[in-house]
Amino acid sequence: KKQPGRRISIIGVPLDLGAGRSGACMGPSAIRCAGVVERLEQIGCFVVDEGDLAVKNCYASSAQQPKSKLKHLDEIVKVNGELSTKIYEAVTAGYFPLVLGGDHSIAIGTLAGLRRMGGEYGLIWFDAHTDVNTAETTPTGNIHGMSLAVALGYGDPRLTAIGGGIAFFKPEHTVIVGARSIDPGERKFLKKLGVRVFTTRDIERLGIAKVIERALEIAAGGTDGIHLSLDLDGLDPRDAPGVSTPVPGGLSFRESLLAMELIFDAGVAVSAEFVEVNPTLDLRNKTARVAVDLIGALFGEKIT
Ligand code: EXY
Ligand code: MN
Ligand code: MN
Ligand code: MN
Repeated sequence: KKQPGRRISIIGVPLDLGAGRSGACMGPSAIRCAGVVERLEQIGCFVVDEGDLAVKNCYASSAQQPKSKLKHLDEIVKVNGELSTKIYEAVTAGYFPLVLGGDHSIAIGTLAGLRRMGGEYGLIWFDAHTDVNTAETTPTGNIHGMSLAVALGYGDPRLTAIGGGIAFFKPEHTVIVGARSIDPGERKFLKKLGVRVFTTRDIERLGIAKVIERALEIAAGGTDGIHLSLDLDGLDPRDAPGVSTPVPGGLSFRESLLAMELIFDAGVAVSAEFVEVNPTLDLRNKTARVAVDLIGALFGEKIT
């Protein structure tokens, strides 16, 4: 396997303006405190920590209350534009970008940067939610619920334009794993586009190994590699309590760990992000430590 000795570029994005509550801005710090760099180095990876992007978080300031329907659109556009450049530079330099969030709206920048590479990539979206709302369907105005739609080419033009807006991800190479909270508008959108969704019920019935096997067929079959967008709220809140939008009935830590191991074994991942860790809601940094365990498994760490 080619991963050990792999060059990884860590990029922190301390943004939480895309979520309905503050706190995920501390996610990158929490994941670093949980030892992500050390863990990757132990596995034999070469790690460059690029630090955090500059974000003007203004959640609590009443002077900065959102004026548009899409909350905090200006700052989110700015940060994601910068992130897309960082991703493009990292991949061009031969690094595997590992993005630490931050709320899930940062996937807009990660995926815009990856799209600029010009290849065709598949997408595994690990999440309790499906994040395919648009201005027309959003029940909240929170942009973290829109990032997958943007990656597929749908949404506010200022968001779809980030990184150049060329060759969006294709529905037929996009797969969602762990969904159990889907808005009515999202359900229609996913059906119309034909995006494959493995809900927690599917996982219960098929088993996580089978689900990941099928997800890899969809995302990696006929593509140049896959991006893993892992929202910690895909896990059950018992295992990952420190998230901004917890939904009961999620994947266990063990199922999630196996999912990462199977993706590693397939050897197809080219970039990844771990998002929505909210330390203000966590228990002794448990969720960040879970993120580090999952990251370890994604890069080849094995129990035996
Ligand atoms: N579907 C809801 C919304 O659009 O507001 C909740 C979205 C939560 C998004 C989280 C990060 O995955
Ligand atoms: Mn999400
Ligand atoms: Mn989510
Ligand atoms: Mn294809």
